[in-house]
Amino acid sequence: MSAEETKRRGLSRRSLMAATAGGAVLAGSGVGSGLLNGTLVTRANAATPALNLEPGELDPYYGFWSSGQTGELRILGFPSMRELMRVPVFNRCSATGWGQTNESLKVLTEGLTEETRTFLAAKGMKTYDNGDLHHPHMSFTDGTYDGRFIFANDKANTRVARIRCDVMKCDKIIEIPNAHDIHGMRPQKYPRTGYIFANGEHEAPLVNDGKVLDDPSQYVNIFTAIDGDEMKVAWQVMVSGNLDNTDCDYQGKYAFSTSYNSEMGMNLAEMTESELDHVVVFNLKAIEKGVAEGDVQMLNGVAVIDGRKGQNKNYTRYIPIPNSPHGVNAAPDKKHIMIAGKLSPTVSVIDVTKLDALFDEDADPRSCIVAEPQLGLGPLHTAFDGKGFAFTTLFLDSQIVKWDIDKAVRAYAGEDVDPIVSKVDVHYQPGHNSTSMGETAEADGEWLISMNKFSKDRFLNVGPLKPENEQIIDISSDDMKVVHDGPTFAEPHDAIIVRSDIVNPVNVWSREDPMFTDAYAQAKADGVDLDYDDVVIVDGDKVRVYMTSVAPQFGLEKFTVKQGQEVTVYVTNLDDVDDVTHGFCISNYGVAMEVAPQATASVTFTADRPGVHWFYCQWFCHALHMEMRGRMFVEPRNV
Ligand code: RUQ
Ligand code: CUA
Repeated sequence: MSAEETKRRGLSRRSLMAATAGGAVLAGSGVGSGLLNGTLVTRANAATPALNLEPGELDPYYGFWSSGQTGELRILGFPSMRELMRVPVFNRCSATGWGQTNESLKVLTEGLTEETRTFLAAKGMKTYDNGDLHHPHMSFTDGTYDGRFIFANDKANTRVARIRCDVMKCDKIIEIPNAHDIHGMRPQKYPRTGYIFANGEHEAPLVNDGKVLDDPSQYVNIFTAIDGDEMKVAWQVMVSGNLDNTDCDYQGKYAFSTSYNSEMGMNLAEMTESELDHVVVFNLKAIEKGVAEGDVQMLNGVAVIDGRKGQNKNYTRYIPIPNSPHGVNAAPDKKHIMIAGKLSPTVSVIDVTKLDALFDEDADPRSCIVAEPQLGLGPLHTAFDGKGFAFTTLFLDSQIVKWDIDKAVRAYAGEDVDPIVSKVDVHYQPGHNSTSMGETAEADGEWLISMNKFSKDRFLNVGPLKPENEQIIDISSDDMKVVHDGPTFAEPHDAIIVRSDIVNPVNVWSREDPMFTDAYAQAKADGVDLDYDDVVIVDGDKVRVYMTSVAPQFGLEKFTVKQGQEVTVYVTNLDDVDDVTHGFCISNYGVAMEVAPQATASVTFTADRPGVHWFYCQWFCHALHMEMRGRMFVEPRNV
């Protein structure tokens, strides 16, 4: 193996030894193998990294995990499945103060629509405190991950978020106007991200002001392209049918969305009535042209193109697909798009080279389908190994099926070949699956994670609410092998597995980081040096407390405010050593936040409880961490 290939594969030193030492010594030494529940598991391909790591060893991949209704992003080491970090996004986080600090509230509020702000304000809320984060995906350049951002959807409150991979914090959240409940979401793969494509799942009356309920002809659904650099909606397309999942090609020409309710039905019987639903193909260049030429209506400040069925413009095409299709996955061969049938046992394969004819010549919409293998019951999502094989989850069969893309195409053309290579049981009911680098052109065929919805009897019982079960499958040989069970809390839908060399976070914040812009501006207006001063500024009914921290001391041992004053505390952590994070918590005031090395964090509250209140560092930082505390004195109002 060349040095370059070694680097590309991200091999650890340990597995590199295995590769050079040859297979013979592996079994005895445990090199190239992992000890699982006391059973020695040896990879079929000994050159690939082991599943279990020795203490101190690093994983060859980052896993970015959704958490569904928990609303956060999780970072795992893969394949060890060690949880490395939780990044709060749509949720309120007690540890970091996300949802309470001024810095996080800015991210959580600035992208909300006026209507939502008003609605929340009436409930005394600034932002939502729940979310349903299904699909985390990294930004791309030239068909592969570029390590800049992770984007994620919020199905619960119709938002899309961006997480910066340099500091692993969310820096932008926008609410998508006109749409309802963002589900499928994918970044553009080529030439770069670019657009984030986002599906509104639930159709609603176009003007949703309480006048229309039971007239489906007035219901529409909205596909959104977001500018991922600006985090602003670029344009939207009105479509027929609802929208489920989405993906795009490797050419930068088309995006695809599945629709499980082409009927526009409002109840289960209506929604599952027809045998054929569809996938919508969006012609990106034609849509951009239409927007530029003004063939739009402006709705809530967004240019909306009419791409509904029967409009016969070159914006969209509707390809009939059996039945209630769910997952859409672009293969790393840059040619095939897999549409999972869900209620149909088939996966429909689109050949992207046949799409131009659909738009230019008005060809039969099904003419772009080049395979439709019968794989098993309940196909939901497909992943790839970069070697011509696809792996589809079968929700109802509780299996993963490995199949040969080329053979599926030949079988569809009439040849007598069976595309199915093998099947493996998973426990139980898999939704998404994901392979290492599998949604990029650099799919490496090492591992597959099956994200199973049910885990009964696989783990110690924890009561009626069970964890999910995520299983790692070794796909380095034809014979797929489940090598790891991993319980996870509610409820990862989707995950991506990214080679570790692509992700390069910093260890300490830069004092110039845009996250602190507002704090700097306020300090400057108050004549305060944020990086140096410890001072209390009284400004009428408002008090601003500026405080530095260096382990194990806050810059102020006490400060005094008056009952009823609005107090903002800015804490700047002057420690610049890796891992010396402080916290700031005022007991019995419901105030707590994280202050990482070289960061400023601020929180605003009303001092409505008189008396002495200790504030303390809530992040264990030093031998004298317990002593890192001080007093806030609140003078009663009538003194
Ligand atoms: S999509 S499995 Cu959001 Cu399938 Cu969850
Ligand atoms: Cu500072 Cu604990």
